Amino acid sequence: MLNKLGRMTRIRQEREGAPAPPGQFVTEKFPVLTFGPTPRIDLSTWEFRVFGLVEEEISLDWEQFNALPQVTLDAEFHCVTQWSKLQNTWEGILFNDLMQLVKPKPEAKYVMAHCYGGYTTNVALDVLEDDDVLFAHSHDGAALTPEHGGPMRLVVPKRYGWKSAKWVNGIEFMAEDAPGFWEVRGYHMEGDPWKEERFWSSLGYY
Ligand SMILES: Nc1nc2c(c(=O)[nH]1)N[C@H]1C(S)=C(S)[C@@H](COP(=O)(O)O)O[C@H]1N2
Ligand SMILES: [Mo]
Repeated sequence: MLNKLGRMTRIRQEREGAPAPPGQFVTEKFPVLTFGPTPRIDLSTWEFRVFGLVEEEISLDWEQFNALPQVTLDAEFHCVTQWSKLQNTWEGILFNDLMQLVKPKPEAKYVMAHCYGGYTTNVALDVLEDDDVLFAHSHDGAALTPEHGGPMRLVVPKRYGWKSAKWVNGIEFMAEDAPGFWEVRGYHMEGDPWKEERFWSSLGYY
């Protein structure tokens, strides 16, 4: 049975013809969802590392990273706490363009994203190789604020928001899947919003 908010959301979705994943409410706002303090990062010392199961580990500074092709793309954003913001214009560097510089070893199948502040999250490599995954420095025409992950965040539109690591500073290639910060605490290893892959308990995923 739908509660009042659910009914209002459904009416709006029907009117705008924009369905959200199951159990999500559409919002026009862009809430901030962060565990812990917001790191302040100086672009002159910003560093991005590619390490783990790669032929050669690399490290890029802000200029080197942003010399990669710049793209603009629209994507949905779905937080597991049930809000979805359907319209977002991101600007930055496609994961696949960064991959032009990276030679993962054949056994590399998973990636751990690392962040300033210590947050981590795991994503399968083939999910990151989708054409809508990017490292974003701008949102809706403005530089990302520190609260939203500036100067650079990962954006994985087809996964719940906790996979879109803010203040990202590296990716680690792995052979086996391993849980990141929230996954250790019961969040789903995959986190596909369209399959409602939210949490797990001793009873299994739900
Ligand atoms: N480094 C870091 N990245 C993070 C988080 C965090 O706490 N730390 N929160 C995640 C969660 S749960 C969500 S829903 C999104 C929220 O992004 P926003 O604050 O820009 O809305 O960031 C994700 N990335
Ligand atoms: Mo979230």
